Amino acid sequence: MSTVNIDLLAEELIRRVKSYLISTIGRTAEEADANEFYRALCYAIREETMINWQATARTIAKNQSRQIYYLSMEYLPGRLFVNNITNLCSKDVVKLVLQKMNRNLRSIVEQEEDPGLGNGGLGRLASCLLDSLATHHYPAQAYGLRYQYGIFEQQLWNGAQIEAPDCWLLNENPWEFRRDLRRVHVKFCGKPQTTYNIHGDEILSLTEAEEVGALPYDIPIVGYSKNSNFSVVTLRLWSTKDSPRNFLLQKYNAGRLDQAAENTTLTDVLYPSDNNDIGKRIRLKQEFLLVSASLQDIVRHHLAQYNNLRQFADKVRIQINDTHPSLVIAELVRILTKDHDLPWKTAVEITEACTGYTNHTILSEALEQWDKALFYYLLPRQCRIIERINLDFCNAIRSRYPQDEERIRRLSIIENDKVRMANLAIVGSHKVNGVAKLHTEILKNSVFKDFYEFFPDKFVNITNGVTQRRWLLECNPELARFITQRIGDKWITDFLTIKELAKFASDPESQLEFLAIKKKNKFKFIEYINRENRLRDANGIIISPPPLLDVDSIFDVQIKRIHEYKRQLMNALHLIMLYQEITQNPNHQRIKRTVVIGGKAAAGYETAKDIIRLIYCIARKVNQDPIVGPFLKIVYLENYNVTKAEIVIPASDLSEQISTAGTEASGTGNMKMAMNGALTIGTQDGANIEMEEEVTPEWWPFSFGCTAEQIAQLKMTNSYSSKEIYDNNPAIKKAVDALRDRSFAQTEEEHQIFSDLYHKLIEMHYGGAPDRYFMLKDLQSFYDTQLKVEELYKKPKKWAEYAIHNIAGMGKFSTDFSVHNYAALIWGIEPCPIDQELLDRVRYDYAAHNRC
Ligand code: 26Q
Repeated sequence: MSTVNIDLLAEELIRRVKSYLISTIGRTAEEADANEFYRALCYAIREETMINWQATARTIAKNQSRQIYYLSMEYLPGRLFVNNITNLCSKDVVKLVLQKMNRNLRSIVEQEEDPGLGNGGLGRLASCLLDSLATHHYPAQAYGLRYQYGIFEQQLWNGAQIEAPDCWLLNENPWEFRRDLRRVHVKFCGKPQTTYNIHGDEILSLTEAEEVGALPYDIPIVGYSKNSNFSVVTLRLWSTKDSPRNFLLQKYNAGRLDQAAENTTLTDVLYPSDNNDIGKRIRLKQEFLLVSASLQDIVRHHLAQYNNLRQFADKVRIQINDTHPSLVIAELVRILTKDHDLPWKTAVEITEACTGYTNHTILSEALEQWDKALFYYLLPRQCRIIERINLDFCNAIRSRYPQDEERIRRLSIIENDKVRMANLAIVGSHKVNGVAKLHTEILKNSVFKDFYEFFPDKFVNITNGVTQRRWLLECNPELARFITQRIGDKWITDFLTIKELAKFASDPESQLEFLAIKKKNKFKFIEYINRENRLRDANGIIISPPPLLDVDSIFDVQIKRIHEYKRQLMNALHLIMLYQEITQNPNHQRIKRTVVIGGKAAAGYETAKDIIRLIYCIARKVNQDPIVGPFLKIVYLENYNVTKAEIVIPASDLSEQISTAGTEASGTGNMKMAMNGALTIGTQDGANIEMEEEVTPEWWPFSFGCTAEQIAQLKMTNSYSSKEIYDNNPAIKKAVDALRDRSFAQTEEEHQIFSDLYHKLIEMHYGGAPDRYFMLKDLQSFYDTQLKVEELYKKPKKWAEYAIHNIAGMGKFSTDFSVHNYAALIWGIEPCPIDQELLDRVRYDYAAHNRC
């Protein structure tokens, strides 16, 4: 962009900012505080996005395109301000505006809360997919819940996780639009009355139901474009918290104020647990709220355009993000048979044609199931529909496998008074996908083996990705420039072209430049830690500054939710081994290492909290130790979220992806760090395997540990004994013993906690075999591989060569690639770029309005 042009654009933006400050905020540019200025700037920027938003919707309507509706209980969009100006390619203009108006970018950016509307990988994946859908002009809309309180804010008080509420909506949010006209009502409980539709199918009407209003708030998800033809996808979030209108509803609930109160607080909080089924009543109500409100909206929208449902199965696709919205199956059948008088068989066929289900988990304790009595109480009509779907399904199994009652029991949606949501989702939808090759294979051959046998064509793999726009272009501008200077900027929307970077891997100049960029990012991270990551005592009082970090040390990073299967405890045991080696061997050859560990533990997950506590206590001792301190620093990155990820990922040298093989469905942090030039130390799990394939084993040197097959074998033959390893490997024994010899415990409480961890590793794990996640099995291999890491890190240019090859191998791991696969293999949709004439028309109306 020419300087004249950019200057003109900046002047125009300044004019709009000033005008908003005066007309909607009531301040002059000089008076406005940072938040007021931030909001005015957002209002000014969003003017352009509003035009394209409307043009996008009209284009889809005009073309009568088939549309994908993505349903998810979670989203983690991250802050939107910088993301939006990045995707609009107006970062330089905005920077100039700030400079001219004497404002500081960081203080403006920090006005925005990071919407924590999800737990981790699943929510962030949903947001990356939306960025890709918008950028590639797919006809899409997303639905979720507008939690008043997102995932809790994590604080560590002397190492203990404290959960503080996340009040992200205290200030007005300039990126959301309340849509009063789109409010719908959702019914719970009540007495079902049987009647029949015109085809003689049983339908149920409800008397004495509870009813709650769901009010949508829309957030525009802006696609990337260098031109002004960008598309905008709507993220529609439902809230039950609003307004006198909801209280009006209480007249139906006279005398039942408790129920009315419960129903208006349904969207108050996100359940903060991942990979674990908690089976709480309010959670089921939340899930149905999302499903019912969204389906009403989808059907209304369809009818407004087509007047009837004859083309519904052709025009609508609904993706169910994990089982959480799988009630779609029952509710859509209900709407079609009851409200639109379709025959049962047709309704079931339409539902199946429209829906797809993505599974994100392997752990059996995470498979959602609901108590049937509770289910029937809250959702009697949907329960009856599921019973009927199940009856038809069980009959179908019986006719294919006569006399195999055991098989029917395994496949049945309802069993032992439980409603199994994965079974419902598989039976009811036309495609089921896993999120990495290995994961999909495990679904087919183990978790859902019987289903795969019954419906072999339903199962497909769609490997996860991340958006390179947020996770490279936006968060690592220097590396982005480095890439663009070498291969041009097409990688921004066509990430497969990133492979062209490989030819620069052996170029010494590129290596040095890469290392310099990494160093700058590490400086920025250190600066951030020094400013924000203060240590607190047992009462939450800030006590000491963080440890002094060395920019020349290797930055070794493990950031993700805390979970036993992700093996942060194995990482901790390795840190203990390092500590012991450095203190006890004066001739050790270790290099300087900064270990960053971050992640939240589910509030009720004690073991996960204990692991955080252990890491904190190891850090406390190591960081202050005069002998070890210079070699090893450990930082617990508090309250890990999207914003923190954007700071730490560009600074990472070594990416820890060390889950027990066969447990991590995919992982996406692995992709983000590799894209930012970190090397992966990882097991052959989830997407790591495909990353190695793409990077090629030659440039993927730190793979370690048992394969999924070996782990399965150990489990099957019951032949693993952690005690045996402990007894026979002195270095491992010494590290594990440190858990109970008070090496790191200062208090009785700490001692008790670490002894419990010892117990779970060596004696018994919740009544089962110890060391359920094979940490001691892989620990030696992990340790040896960490030595190889250090050998390579001693040769910086060689390291850089590896890192550049890793970046170049990430093409497949863009969500752009994932959405193309979803579009082709599951949804059957095509891009629908904005119609220029419609865009011009909206622009014209806008300008005409502006004049009056
Ligand atoms: C279930 C029932 C009740 C309450 C909560 C839940 C619940 C909530 C969140 C269950 C699971 C989740 C989240 C799961 C998740 O994030 N899985 C991760 O998904 C990523 C994207 O596909 C993968 O990369 C990770 O491997 C997977 O762990």
